[in-house]
Amino acid sequence: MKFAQFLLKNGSVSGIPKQVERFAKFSPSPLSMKQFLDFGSANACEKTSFVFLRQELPVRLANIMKEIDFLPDKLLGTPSLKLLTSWYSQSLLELIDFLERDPDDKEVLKSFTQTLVNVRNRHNNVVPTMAQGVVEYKEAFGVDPVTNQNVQYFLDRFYMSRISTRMLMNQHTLIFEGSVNPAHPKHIGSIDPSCDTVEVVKGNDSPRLLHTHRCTLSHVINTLISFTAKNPGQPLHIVYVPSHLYHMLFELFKNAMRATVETHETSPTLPPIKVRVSLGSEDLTIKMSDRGGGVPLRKIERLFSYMYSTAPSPVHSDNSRNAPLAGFGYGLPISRLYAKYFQGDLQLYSMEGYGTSAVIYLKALSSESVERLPVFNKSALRHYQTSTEADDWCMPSKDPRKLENTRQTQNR
Ligand code: W6P
Repeated sequence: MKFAQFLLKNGSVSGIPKQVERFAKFSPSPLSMKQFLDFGSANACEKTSFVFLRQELPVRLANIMKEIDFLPDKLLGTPSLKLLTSWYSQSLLELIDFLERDPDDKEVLKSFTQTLVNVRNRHNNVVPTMAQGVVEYKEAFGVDPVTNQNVQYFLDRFYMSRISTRMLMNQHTLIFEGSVNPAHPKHIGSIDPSCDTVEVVKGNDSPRLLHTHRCTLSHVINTLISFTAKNPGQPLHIVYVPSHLYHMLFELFKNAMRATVETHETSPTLPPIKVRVSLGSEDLTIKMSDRGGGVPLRKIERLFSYMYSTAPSPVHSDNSRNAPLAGFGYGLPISRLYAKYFQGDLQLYSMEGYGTSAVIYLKALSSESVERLPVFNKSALRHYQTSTEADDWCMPSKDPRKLENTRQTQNR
């Protein structure tokens, strides 16, 4: 803390870029589910976790701070982004303070845990604050396809980095605070070594969700079928973070219900939302199908776009805290990041005029569930060096018949 305070008092700006450069030289080290579980096993060692995290957290923060630096000045200059970058600088300094502390000192370990709690709290509102910055940019400069693409690239990496650092901090604080979760004694931090995916699906018919969409339970999951490739009747268990799966399913249910209710407003009955869960040798797949009228293919990509889906000013509304993923249109892109975080995916298949299926793919084997992390390198840098070149696919002509008179030229 002393070092951090010194830097902040004495022109923090001069010290921070140096530390970012120092730690961004390292690539983040992705952990496997097995490694996460080992940190929480009987012979788990707080010292080992501490020594790993005091290096790894600064590395992950510094890598993404390098990318923040490459955002357009017009976005970096917004008050939201200035606030947000100050949180990252402050947290980086607080964490690197521990590199010179003694891992055998119990007080140091205690103070590290407290620092993790402080860092986590400081970053609680990163998502709405970033969304606010994007809204401010949009209101001032509008949206164009190139900016949309660049913001999409950055935010997917930025939020993935945030998911990963919060995962690391949660695991350390939960495992080494000493008490077991009484409701879930077998959980290792936020990981359930035997996560019953069907139970998480069932647990998602939250009354709140149903109420807001004027449905009843029987309307929602009329059919829940689960399959296993090997033994029929075998439970569909994987090593996973139940809260991540809950978030994804919550978001998909919300969308499916909204579509269902809105397209059948005048009808006395609602078509069911069907969920199927299947466990194969590689994938655990969850498919949720609604008959809510579907979405044309042209608009599917937009459902995952941060720029096209941000609604104005979510940051000061007080429901941003306890309503995860709600309030601004980041639910689907962030749900997809949760799926990708452990090498899965989330995809939408829609038939306009009929309905939509949303599919969550997760790894069935814990040995393949490894963190998927952004790294700042030359290849990432290329994405920030603005491309204003023409697309390498022809634009459809507005009026093909007139082409008979004019020589065809390419749009550049
Ligand atoms: C829709 C649009 C959508 C997005 C995500 C999940 C389900 C659905 N259904 O109509």
